Amino acid sequence: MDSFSIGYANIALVKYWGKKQKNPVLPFNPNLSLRLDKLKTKTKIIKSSSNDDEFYINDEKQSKEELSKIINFINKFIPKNREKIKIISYNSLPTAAGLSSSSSGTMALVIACNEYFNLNKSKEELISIAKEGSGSSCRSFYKMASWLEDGTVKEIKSDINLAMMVLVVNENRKEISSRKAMEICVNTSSNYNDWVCKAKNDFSNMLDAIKKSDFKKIGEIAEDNALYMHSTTKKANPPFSFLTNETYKAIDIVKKLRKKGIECYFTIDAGPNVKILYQRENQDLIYKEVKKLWTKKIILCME
Ligand code: 2P0
Repeated sequence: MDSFSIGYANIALVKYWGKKQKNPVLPFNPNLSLRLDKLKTKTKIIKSSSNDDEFYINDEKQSKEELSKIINFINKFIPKNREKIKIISYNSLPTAAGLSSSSSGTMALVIACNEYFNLNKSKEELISIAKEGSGSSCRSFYKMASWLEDGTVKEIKSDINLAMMVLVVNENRKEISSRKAMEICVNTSSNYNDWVCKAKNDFSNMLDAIKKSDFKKIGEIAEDNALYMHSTTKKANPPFSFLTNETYKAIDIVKKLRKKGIECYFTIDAGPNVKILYQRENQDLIYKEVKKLWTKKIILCME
């Protein structure tokens, strides 16, 4: 099979922040996301021409460490006696900058393995496998998805046409991975238990707001949830933060737009970049207004 498999990024409106169990992975709190159809990874697997497995992202050979991370993951579900492979991936988004490249990358990789090794797995089986590579990737298989504490992944149907754009603060790889960061927070943050309670509450309120297509409520819950997630990093021991001065400037832009009566909200993941959440029909207006205030890169995330 010579064609590429596609995986999509997703951004949580109620965040996954901590593992209740590692194998299989279960989240401490239910979480919910929106898929970003323009931010994707395409991956194909071919026979390696060397004596080793190889891994390339955007034509760049990845380090031994990156290679062994993904080989250890795929070895759990691909045939034991196999020939060496070359994994070729292209990201349409910056890698490991808190833009969900691990969710799009893992989804694409799992589907590519299914194709190359003729595994014939169902979508549900692929979702279960993907979770073990990157928890949040299980949500990328649906436009809107929830991932519950018991491991279930559900599609969420909605009449509201949500969209996002990213105000890029920094495209570089983050210094601390989401995985490491959430582990530190679970183990040391003084408000971690409060986070779990709050996130459970946010999740049920978010489902209700989505059902009612209440955009104001959706946005308010998303902002509040993201800020609380980031407060757990500040209450960790030792404290740390993904947010920079530029992040706060981007947040101010969103608040300014709202003051002007333009409905939009922000969310932030394990990195400094700010995603603006809005209704798709307002994209042109929001883009025009944001461009006046944000001179750095802006990424539109929907087709
Ligand atoms: C989320 N994040 O809900 C949260 C918010 C980052 C901030 O899920 O350890 O790469 O592989 O399960 O899925 C990113 O973490 O972590 C993430 P692992 P993953 O989108």
